[in-house]
Amino acid sequence: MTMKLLASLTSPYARKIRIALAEKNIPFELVVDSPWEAATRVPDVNPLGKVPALVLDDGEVFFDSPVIAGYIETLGHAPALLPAGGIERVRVRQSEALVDGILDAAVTAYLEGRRPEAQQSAPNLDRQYDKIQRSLDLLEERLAGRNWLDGDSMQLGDIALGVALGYLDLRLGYLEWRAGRPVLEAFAQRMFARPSFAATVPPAG
Ligand SMILES: N[C@@H](CCC(=O)N[C@@H](CS)C(=O)NCC(=O)O)C(=O)O
Repeated sequence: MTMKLLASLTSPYARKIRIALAEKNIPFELVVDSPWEAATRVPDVNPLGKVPALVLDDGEVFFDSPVIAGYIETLGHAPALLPAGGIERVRVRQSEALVDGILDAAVTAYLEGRRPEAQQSAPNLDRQYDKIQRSLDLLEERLAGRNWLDGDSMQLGDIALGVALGYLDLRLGYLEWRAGRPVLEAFAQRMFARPSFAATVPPAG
């Protein structure tokens, strides 16, 4: 038996985990389940009704994606995507939280934009766009002259950032995040070329 990852193919949080598992060559069964569909089984394992959720052989369940990423690290497969401890681990977690926050804002804006036009809140959309733009500006600065966000090898924050930039392309292309951000653009190009990213490109729609 292998552990099961409940995921939708478009969820960026789930993609982060699929990529981490692929980079480490850890076998798992992908159970595709969209929590927005009536027949979803996600609430059976995660009362929050969100993906990703990881179900171990013995039935123990882990969510959300930062917790799953922490669990995966305990399996001891190289390459390490989180430092073993100390302030270095906190810093990678901080990068992941910043990027996950970009995703939270992007998902919120995407869902807001799908409501009937009369019900959409322009101030809420602007608030989410501001979060995304400020965070991307900070990351553009932080990555300048470096290959990776933290330390000198790829870690969880880098995977999260590659996934988030891909999600912006998928859902909020009109924000044109590449404009004025050559460092992030080059970073994305490098990340998108990795087999783990190429194998998990979300379907359009
Ligand atoms: N913080 C969570 C976010 C997970 C999340 O929001 N997933 C979305 C899919 S992109 C979801 O399942 N949404 C269903 C819902 O909110 O009911 C994580 O990192 O796993």
